[in-house]
Amino acid sequence: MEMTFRWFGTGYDTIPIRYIAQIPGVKGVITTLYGKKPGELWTREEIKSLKADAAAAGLKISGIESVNVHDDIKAGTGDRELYIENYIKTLEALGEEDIHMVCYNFMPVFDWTRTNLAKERPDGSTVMAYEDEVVKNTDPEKMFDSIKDNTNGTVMPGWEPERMAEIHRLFDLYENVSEEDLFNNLVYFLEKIMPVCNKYDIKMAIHPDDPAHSVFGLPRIITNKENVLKLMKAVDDVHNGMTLCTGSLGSDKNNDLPDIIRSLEGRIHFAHIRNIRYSEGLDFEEAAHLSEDGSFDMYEIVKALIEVGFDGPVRPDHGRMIWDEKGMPGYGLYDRALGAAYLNGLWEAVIKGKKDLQNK
Ligand code: CS2
Ligand code: MN
Repeated sequence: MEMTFRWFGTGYDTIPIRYIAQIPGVKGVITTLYGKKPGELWTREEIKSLKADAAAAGLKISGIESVNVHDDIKAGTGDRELYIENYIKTLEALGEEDIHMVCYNFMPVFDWTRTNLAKERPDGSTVMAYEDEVVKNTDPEKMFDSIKDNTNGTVMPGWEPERMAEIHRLFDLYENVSEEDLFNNLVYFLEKIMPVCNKYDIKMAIHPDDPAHSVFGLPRIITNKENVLKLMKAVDDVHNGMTLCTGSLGSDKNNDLPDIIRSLEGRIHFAHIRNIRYSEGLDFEEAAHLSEDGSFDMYEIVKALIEVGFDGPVRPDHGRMIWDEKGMPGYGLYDRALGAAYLNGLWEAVIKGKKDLQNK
């Protein structure tokens, strides 16, 4: 594996990139052209300058998160052909710039959803939390307002103001889109982009839906083992793969993470490893990465990834806010850096433990 860290780019991330380069083991960043709207073209010049920013700190770009997919592609409406063409051109530019992993999601309207961005824990740290009752009783616009007011001046991925300005139109777009339609639209999109992915060896890594069930009545499909395997089979090409995000898939208590990992051998191209703590029903809150702090057995997760020969980029995902840090919720420096250090340790222990056994 390659330890990486998400970085939103100069002018967008509050964390200086040289801090990221100082985290032990981090060799690359996972980044994006954060100012681009879904469907907009990325030029080689822009990608070059992103690479130069990373290189100035001694880091490479290990992959893109995300090249966002336009809602016309997801809903199969309007200008989908045009946006697919743009997506192909963007992939071409990325391929020419020697970037070979692209994370994206196929969630209608919203990216991830939380009902509290700063739930205080007894130790004074804060975490993001999800309460299903709140989602059921809030309309999406109100939810947006409360998110907007609590982001410490940052723009959260998937909750950009210009997106919310169109929320009614977006909801209308999906009115008649079933889960099956959404799945078929995803397959349609993947089939169209596979040739360019093959040409440049770009591994597409779909991010699971977060949380892993429908919110606000919208269809959601990347939620469990069955659906994910169905997608892998429908477009049976190594370039159609997954971002294994433990916190997202694990938000459904029925998802057995090590088992899902083992079923995806060869198709996991990127891993987001983080922990959450289950509450009643569908509710949960985020946690420190350590097994003991949440509901997942992080050792078993790492072991499964090593077992299937996963060698792609790994990044710590959402962390707590600790030590009075102010920043984008989930994306502070401190707790994610602790997460990276912990994951590095787990990785080393599992690999050396295996070798020890072999040498006995
Ligand atoms: C999420 C998403 O994994 C995450 O951190 O915050 O924003 C994720 O980056 C996208 O869903 C991937 O397209
Ligand atoms: Mn994730």
